[in-house]
Amino acid sequence: MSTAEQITTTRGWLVIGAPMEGSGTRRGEIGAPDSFRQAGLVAALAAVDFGDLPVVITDSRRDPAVGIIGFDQIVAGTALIADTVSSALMTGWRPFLLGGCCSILPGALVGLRRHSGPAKLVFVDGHLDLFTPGDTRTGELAGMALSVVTGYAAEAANALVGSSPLVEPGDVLAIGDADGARRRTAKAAEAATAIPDARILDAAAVHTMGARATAERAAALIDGEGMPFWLHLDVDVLDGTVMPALSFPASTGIGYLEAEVLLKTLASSPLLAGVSVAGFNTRQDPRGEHARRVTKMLTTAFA
Ligand SMILES: [Mn+2]
Repeated sequence: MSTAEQITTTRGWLVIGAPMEGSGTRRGEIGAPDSFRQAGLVAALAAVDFGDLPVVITDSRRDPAVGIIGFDQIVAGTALIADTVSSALMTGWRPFLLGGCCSILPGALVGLRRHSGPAKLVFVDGHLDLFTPGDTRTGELAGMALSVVTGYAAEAANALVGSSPLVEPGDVLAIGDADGARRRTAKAAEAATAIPDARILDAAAVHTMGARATAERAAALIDGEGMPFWLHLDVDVLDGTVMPALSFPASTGIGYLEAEVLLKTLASSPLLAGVSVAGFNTRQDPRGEHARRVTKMLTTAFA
């Protein structure tokens, strides 16, 4: 059975909670899996709920050698996410990983690679998460997620998962970045040093082309290349004024309807191997209204 056939003959979504939050302060992202469950996500996706993995980071110290907060716990949690994702895929499930922050991504890609071999990444995020241990102010793996998985921060990647890259830079498609100004202020790398320019459809491009044309362009790139792909969604691709339950809001100008068009088009591909959702901060959503609206968006796209 080919990989593509395995992915199309899935048993359905397996929701896996991964409340990993890389500041080690147990910020609001660790409550996100339960918020989405309470908003009805599992039933809406007709999913089976695997429950939460024990991946909460409690160590807020920055590792002096690697430069990442809570590093030993991050390594252990990444291995657990990887094992769970690969086991899910091997038994015919399509993983729907609920973070947590973007630190869940390396484990997801290790798991996908173990099952499917080389794969692509569609990275939908209001930022590019392209900091490195050398230029990150926070020390949080989330801000370095794309650097680590593409091998731009190869040393950190090797320390974390023992190999690099997890995805070739030319196999990434990044959608929604609105963070160029912050990178320049922080003197971090420009995007194109890590990923080919053509693989970045930033927030401005989404506005210029419109959500539907962006989605069609993204889908054509992904489908034409015939490899399974992982879809990572940081909900901060939604503009922070529209959806404020975020630790690092971005001014993307992207609203729910645009995001739904984008995600639904990507989700219709038979090459979609799994999804991770990150960045939802429940502390800024005391009444659950944003969790319900994000759940509606996820349902529209993925049910
Ligand atoms: Mn992110």
